[in-house]
Amino acid sequence: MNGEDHPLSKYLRWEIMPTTHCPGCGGGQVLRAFIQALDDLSIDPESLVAVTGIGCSSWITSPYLKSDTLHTTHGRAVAFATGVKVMKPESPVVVIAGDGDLSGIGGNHLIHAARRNIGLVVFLVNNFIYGMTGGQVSPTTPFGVATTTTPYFNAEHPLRIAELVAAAGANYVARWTTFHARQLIEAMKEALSVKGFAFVEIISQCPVSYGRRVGLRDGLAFYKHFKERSISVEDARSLPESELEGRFVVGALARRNRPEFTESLRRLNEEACRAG
Ligand SMILES: Cc1ncc(C[n+]2csc(CCOP(=O)(O)OP(=O)(O)O)c2C)c(N)n1
Ligand code: SF4
Ligand SMILES: [Mg+2]
Repeated sequence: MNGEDHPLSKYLRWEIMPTTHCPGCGGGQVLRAFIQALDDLSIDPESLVAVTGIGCSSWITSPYLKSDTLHTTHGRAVAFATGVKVMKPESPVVVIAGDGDLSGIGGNHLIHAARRNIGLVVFLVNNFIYGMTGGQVSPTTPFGVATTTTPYFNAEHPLRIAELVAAAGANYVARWTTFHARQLIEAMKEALSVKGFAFVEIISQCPVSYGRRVGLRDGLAFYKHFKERSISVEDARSLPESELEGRFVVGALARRNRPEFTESLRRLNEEACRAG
């Protein structure tokens, strides 16, 4: 079967395939899960705006997804997406970017977008490293790992970014790995259906810039690692924090129903106009 004959090909720009991701990268899998979620929900890609930052993970939708795609600057994807959502509140606005983009340089944009509970869908692809620029330490790099910028070992502790976004007030927060292919699609669908800020941390593999540092040389080695080290949110509750070190706590971390920001803005505007 040619790529063009695939039932999901209508979502992709086949004329520029294949993507630029390395063999074994999780980027293609995230794209596959995303277009499956769009198809399951009958979301017309023409109605969607996909916003990215700069990094390998930002090449997942831009330019391959057949929607409006906005490839912005490193760390500023959520800020650009906020502007789009305020002007086009009826359109799904989806951000897909890396751990460096969203939890490093763009960390404050992420926290405050979650606090405002603006109706963005954010998929953070956590490969534990600055992949595109050759493997510098990121805020999610595990303690002890040697990277290009921590040649002896990483002396910092990793940020638990999904827990941070949940604490900031997002209406929906989940974490899954690329090993959990079906659960990831379901989480993406729930995120796309939620009113308010929806966030999924996707633990993903970068065999090239990260895997070589930790002895995980290909996609299969990563899947085994993700499978062995994952624990459900429910099971994790009964364990002390020390036993969760190096584990991937997967499942839904927050489900809330707080008012969505652009709706509150509209109401504010109407009240201000009435007050004259
Ligand atoms: C303001 C700014 N700082 C630094 C860079 C260089 N830069 C480009 S991508 C990147 C890191 C990407 O890491 P991540 O967001 O985790 O994405 P990945 O490549 O791992 O998917 C950096 C530091 C830049 N383009 N702009
Ligand atoms: S460097 Fe890593 S994240 Fe970037 S495309 Fe290659 S495998 Fe994927
Ligand atoms: Mg990264």
